[in-house]
Amino acid sequence: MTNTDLKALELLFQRPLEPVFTTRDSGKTVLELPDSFYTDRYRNDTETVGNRFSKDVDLKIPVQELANIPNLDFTKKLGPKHQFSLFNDRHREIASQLITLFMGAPNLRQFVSLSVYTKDRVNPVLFQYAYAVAIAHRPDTREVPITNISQVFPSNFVEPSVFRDARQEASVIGDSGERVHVDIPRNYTASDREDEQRLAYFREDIGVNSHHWHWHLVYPTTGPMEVVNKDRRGELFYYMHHQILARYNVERFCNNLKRVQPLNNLRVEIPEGYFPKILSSVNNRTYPARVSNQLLRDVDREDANIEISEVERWRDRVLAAIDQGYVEDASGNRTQLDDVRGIDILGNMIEASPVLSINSNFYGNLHNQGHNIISFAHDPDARHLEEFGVMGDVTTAMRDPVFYRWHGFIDSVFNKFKARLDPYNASQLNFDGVTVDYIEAKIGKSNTKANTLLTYWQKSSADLAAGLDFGPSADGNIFASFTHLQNAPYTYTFNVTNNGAKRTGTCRIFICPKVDERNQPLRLEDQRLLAIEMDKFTVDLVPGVNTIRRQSTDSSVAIPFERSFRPVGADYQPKAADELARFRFCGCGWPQHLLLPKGNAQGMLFDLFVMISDYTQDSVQQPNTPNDACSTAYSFCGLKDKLYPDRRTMGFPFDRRLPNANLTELVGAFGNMAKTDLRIVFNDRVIDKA
Ligand code: CUO
Repeated sequence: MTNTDLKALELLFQRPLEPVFTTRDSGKTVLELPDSFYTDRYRNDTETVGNRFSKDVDLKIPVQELANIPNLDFTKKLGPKHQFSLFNDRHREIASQLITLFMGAPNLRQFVSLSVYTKDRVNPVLFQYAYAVAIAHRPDTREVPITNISQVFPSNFVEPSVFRDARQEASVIGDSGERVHVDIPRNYTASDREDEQRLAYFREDIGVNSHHWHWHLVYPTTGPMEVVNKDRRGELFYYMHHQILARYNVERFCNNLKRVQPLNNLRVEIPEGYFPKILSSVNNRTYPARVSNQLLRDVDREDANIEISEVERWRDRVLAAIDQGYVEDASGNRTQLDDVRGIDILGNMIEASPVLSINSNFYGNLHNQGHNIISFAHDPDARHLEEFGVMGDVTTAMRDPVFYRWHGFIDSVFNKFKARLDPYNASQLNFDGVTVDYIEAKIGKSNTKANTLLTYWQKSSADLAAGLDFGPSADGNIFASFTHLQNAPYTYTFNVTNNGAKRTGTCRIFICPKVDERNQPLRLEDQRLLAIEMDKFTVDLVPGVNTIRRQSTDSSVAIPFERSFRPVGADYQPKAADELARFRFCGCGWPQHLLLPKGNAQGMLFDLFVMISDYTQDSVQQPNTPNDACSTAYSFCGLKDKLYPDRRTMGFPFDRRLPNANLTELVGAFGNMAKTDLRIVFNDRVIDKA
């Protein structure tokens, strides 16, 4: 790939609503289009507009003619100013066709041309989604970084008055070269009259929402088989969302709120209201709100028809399949829901992926249609011409308290299945001759106490300029400052004795809350469902005593802040190949700044749990595909073009029931496990990022 191709592809993530011939890269670069590429609106003025935008640029990138002009009529059902939703069957079908078209471009140059040609002819959000999926999956675009969605469509992520400030600031400061800083307020969606607002810092976190978007980008439900049919994707759908729920529930305890009530009855009012305030980029309207105590109703709109009774029927069939222990395909063939593949089959069937579900006519589309019914609750028959609320879109769904209630229900279905499996037995849990003698987690500074970790607020900034259409194109970027939870980095130290020959193990680190919001002790069964995966890595054990050290910042769950919000544009492109490689697939991963739950001022008590499992039972035979330097958050996101790198079912050993009465007995029974009390202390101060 030449630098120009790379650059052309990167530019298409910028200014998603502006015509493709306008300048990008802070006015430095322009794409030179063949005349045939101009849409009807500009066709008669190709010379004028082309010249106007190529006047003062440093670089003009010529775009090749297309060998075949594609017929894009299939995209027309979704107008340019309509909201695009991955949960909507019709939209997904359009996206699937567009992804297939992009994947089919015969070479890189033609892919560039096809993307440029398509960009102004289809709904901009649809384009950005299908384009990003293609970039993530085409073998010849491995080096192209996918711009974080919060930078492409910043209005979906931040309070809209900042954009006014940003434009004003930029036009005042102009070309002076200074950076423009604007402040995103905290707590703008509700007051403290609303208890749920205590969790806003989690639900509305930019990193949380962009992770969720990126996950669904890497694991689409429709499209060409090579894009959709990934190793254990159904199981990962279960596990990634299960971990979100565990984290959210623990975060609720930290804020004196009880666990989420799963939304298992669609016929009663939903007490939680939500007023998102954010703007939709495509039509400049705010996302519709849902008032408190809203009743769900059947959805009967041009773009969606869903009956609540239909969703209930699917729910009952899924639950019956779990009770029976098998699923049936369309011809009546049965597949057992066993302890290895069962969860993967259920994940694809419940989400649902129409191409991977074992029987989508019968088991339906439970999870997606739940999102849709909830997202249209404010205007189910479109009489007010309102579009879907935030629950209708993966970029915004996690902002709404009801997301956790719906996913709490979905998670309860998966947990029902897991509870039917036998508890883990000694041969699955044990690692003979390996004992974990000592564990601690300690903040780096010398005078800190072991097993007391610290959280606080931090003010950071991210460059949101890439997505600011029709905005100031002058040099310099627009940095938005926002305040988010942060944790002080710490180190795990474990002493492990190996009474045998040299061997390999997998170190699995979890934290489990010890008490609920009323300070009542939790049973092992609750602790296991609320266990938060912190890290997982392979360790080589020499005979005798081994000391294992691991930084919290190396977690297999999380990605660093800088990777979520790297500045956009050619100037920031790393030159070294390995650095560049790290850009790919990089946006998927839990934000490092939320690795630890908030804790509380007195110090919230957790069990820090460590297990070294037998690698011969964990290892997988990877295909010989190139290693991806960037896929560090594999616990939640898998590895690109590889198998999920852990043969055990996800969440092991807490995904199934355990043979002991409590955690103390469990670690007492198995030498390869250990636990210690851990306190997380929250300091209510805002620290400016240096
Ligand atoms: Cu991620 Cu419901 O699957 O939002």
